[in-house]
Amino acid sequence: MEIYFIKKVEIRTTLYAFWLSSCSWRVRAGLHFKKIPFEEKPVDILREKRHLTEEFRTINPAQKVPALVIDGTTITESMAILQYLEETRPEPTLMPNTPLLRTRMREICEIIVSGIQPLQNVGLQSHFETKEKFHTFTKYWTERGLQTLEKQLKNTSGLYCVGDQISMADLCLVPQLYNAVTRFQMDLKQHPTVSKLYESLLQQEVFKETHPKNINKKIQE
Ligand SMILES: N[C@@H](CCC(=O)N[C@@H](CS)C(=O)NCC(=O)O)C(=O)O
Repeated sequence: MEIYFIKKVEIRTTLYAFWLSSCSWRVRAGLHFKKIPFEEKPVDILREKRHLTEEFRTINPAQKVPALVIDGTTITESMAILQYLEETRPEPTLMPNTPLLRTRMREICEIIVSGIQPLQNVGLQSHFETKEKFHTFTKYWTERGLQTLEKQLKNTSGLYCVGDQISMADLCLVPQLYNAVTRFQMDLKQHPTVSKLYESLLQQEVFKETHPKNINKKIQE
């Protein structure tokens, strides 16, 4: 009798990310929430500008972070990555359980992902005469986004952005607010719902474990 041994090949999951990048934090939190083991490969988008190398262009043609190598393929765009994780690993879910609530979640994601993050992106800065001019521009659009979020979240939030269940909206909200508060010294107090939610979400294990400060410490170790 012939006996065949099938060699188990371990397919690694690798997140190309930058510790301070909000889009990277979205995906890092998604992987953590879904308990998917992964390693993080740092791509310095600030000083060394590793994302602009030819080597990184082969990983992400847009030359931005994040990119995720998973299941033997590479996926870019944080929201596409989160959607893939949700479809391939549905439990625990990052989606509310009715079409309307999922739509509410997507509205919040869009306000952040299309309406705030691209206007905060560090890649824009060199297109402004001074850092101050860039900050004034960014803060204006972030403030507009915060006003929209305040109205929206007043209607949708419970313990989380949509009701009492964590969703992709929370994964988008926390990193963007962290950016607003730390990079642009913005005050969230005029937006009580946003501010309260931000403070309570920061206490959640998923955000503590994936917080940029923790990631930076791990990178330095
Ligand atoms: N839509 C993309 C945006 C990616 C993005 O803008 N990443 C930023 C960091 S949060 C980046 O790599 N910026 C560097 C640059 O644009 O030069 C996504 O959601 O993944």
